[in-house]
Amino acid sequence: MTEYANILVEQQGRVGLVTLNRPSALNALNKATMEELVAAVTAMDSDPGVGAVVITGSGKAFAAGADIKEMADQGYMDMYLADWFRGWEDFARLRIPTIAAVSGFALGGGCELAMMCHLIIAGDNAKFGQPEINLGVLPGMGGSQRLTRAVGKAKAMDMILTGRFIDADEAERCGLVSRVVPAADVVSEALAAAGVIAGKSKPAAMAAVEAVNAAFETGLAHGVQFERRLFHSLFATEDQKEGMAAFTEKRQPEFKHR
Ligand code: CO8
Repeated sequence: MTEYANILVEQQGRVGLVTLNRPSALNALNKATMEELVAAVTAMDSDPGVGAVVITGSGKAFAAGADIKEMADQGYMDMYLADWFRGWEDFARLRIPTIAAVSGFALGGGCELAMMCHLIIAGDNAKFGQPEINLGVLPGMGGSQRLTRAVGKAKAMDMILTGRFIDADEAERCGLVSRVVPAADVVSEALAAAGVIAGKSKPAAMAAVEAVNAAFETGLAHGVQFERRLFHSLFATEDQKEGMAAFTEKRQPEFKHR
């Protein structure tokens, strides 16, 4: 397995586990960390032996944002010409189901990374926020768009304009996270959920990811049509035949592309 400087990568059965590993900087997402994370999860996306991925932090944070110290002295041209942080678009396009297991701070780019994952499981110590306003900027990794779609205008404006952090319960109430669990259990709960997902047909799970994501990007009629096309296309898979045969024969399915 490839060795990385800023992340730890493991595989447990069919589940990939990526741990952000810059705890002394609260896992601030510098360019090197982004590149390593995108490379590691992209490899899992196309690995038939991996069916879902958990991304987690370490120490006090999931991630406390983009690396402020790395960005501080950049000028507009530096940012523009390097297309600073374009790599996150590659992350957001991944189809393998990704779960953010959030313990502690998920701020700025850390909250945005969690939102790029397909679901978020939060420890009861989690704190979410978009505090970029305090730095004289605004969210830059999709936060103004994904947070607003996830929690609605009222809560998004509140978080983005005041920089206020919300706790795990508030995050669950407003629909930002899927589940809240005791902090000590967050990775094990996420691994268990990922294990369940990795036991399904991978092409069906990938299609489901594409369909749900389309709900954020298209109108209803187009989204429903897109879903129907994906539904039709799965009838070309062996897993659809197996899944439906198993139901009829009252047994568990043995998916080929698990
Ligand atoms: N970047 C760099 N270093 C950081 C970051 C960060 N985002 N967050 C924390 N650190 C470092 C601290 O500087 C400190 O380092 P050192 O020990 O060398 O001084 C170490 O991590 C520990 O942090 P603290 O001592 O501050 O820990 P506290 O427990 O006192 O406070 C907080 C924790 C409240 C989380 C505090 O660290 C904090 O406010 N961090 C910054 C949060 C923030 O503003 N995040 C948004 C960053 S901007 C962003 O994410 C924009 C994304 C879009 C970019 C797109 C570009 C195109």
